[in-house]
Amino acid sequence: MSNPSLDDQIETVVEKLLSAKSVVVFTGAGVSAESGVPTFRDKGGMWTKFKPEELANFDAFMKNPDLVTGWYSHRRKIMSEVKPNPGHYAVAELEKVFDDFCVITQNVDNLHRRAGSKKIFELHGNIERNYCITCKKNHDLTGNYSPQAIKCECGGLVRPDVVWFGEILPQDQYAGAVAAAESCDVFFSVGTSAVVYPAAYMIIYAKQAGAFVVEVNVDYTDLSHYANQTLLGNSGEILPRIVRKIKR
Ligand code: BJW
Ligand code: ZN
Repeated sequence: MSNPSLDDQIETVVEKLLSAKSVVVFTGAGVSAESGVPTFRDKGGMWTKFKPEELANFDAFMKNPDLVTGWYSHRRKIMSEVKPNPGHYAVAELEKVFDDFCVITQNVDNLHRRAGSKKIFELHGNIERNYCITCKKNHDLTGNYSPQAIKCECGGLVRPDVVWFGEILPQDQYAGAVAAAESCDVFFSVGTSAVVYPAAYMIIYAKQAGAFVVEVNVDYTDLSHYANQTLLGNSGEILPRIVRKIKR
């Protein structure tokens, strides 16, 4: 028997959705790629020059605050200039269809919220929030894309409110995300390489709790074997196709 076509695979997912009560969409950088936000680990990604651990950790920030701040300023500028893409809008549409629905995102770019999603767990923080590491005061850096370290009035360094390697995830966001992953009927994993933990556990927890797991990615990932269905392609094309079918 020949392999099912993408259309057939989408039909299988749509059938699962039509009998689902609770749906979770877990996302990574790939969902924002079609908006023009570089991913972390794809070719041409932002970390082809630097390894993740060289920039996204507290020691690197203390050792070279200009480098790390410059990198975040550059990314904040990109993120302020881009727009949500059809993948983000399709996720927001799904929320209107299901009473029990949430987004769990590893992204810090705010694009799900800007597309209209309401129930969002942000596992790795949000790049739009920044605070002083000494006095904890929040700093609004809108329009400030300084290539150099930014200092608070108290003299402390200002850092993005994101989760770096070795740091604990925001506990309320993590707990809410785990509960949702463990109680949903259909779980989508979209545009993530699924190599960063504990975020990637969401896929495993959902599967172990009995969810139908759908992966949407341009390529297979380390956790593809947990997926009941892997839909290969751009999330900005596949997610709207699914939404169109469930709303027909
Ligand atoms: C498309 C597409 C299109 C492209 N359509 N698809 C086991 C358990 C627990 C922890 C660990 C563990 N093993 C190791 C750890 C430690 C570590 C870790 O995970 N390391 C691994 C890398 C080995 N984890 C941590 O340190 C975490 N904290 C922690 O564990 O705390 C407890 C602790 C404390 C103290 C001591 C010890 C433990 C924290 C992790 C924080 C990660 N932070 C970052 C940066 C956030 C801020 C920022 O944005 O700068 O989060 S790293 C980076 O990776 C970012 C992302 O959210 C995350 C995931 O990346 P993502 O989204 O998957 O992107 P890519 O680029 O990898 O993939 C893109 C995908 O899209 C690809 O698959 C493409 O194919 C696809 N794609 N275009 C669809 N159009
Ligand atoms: Zn301060």
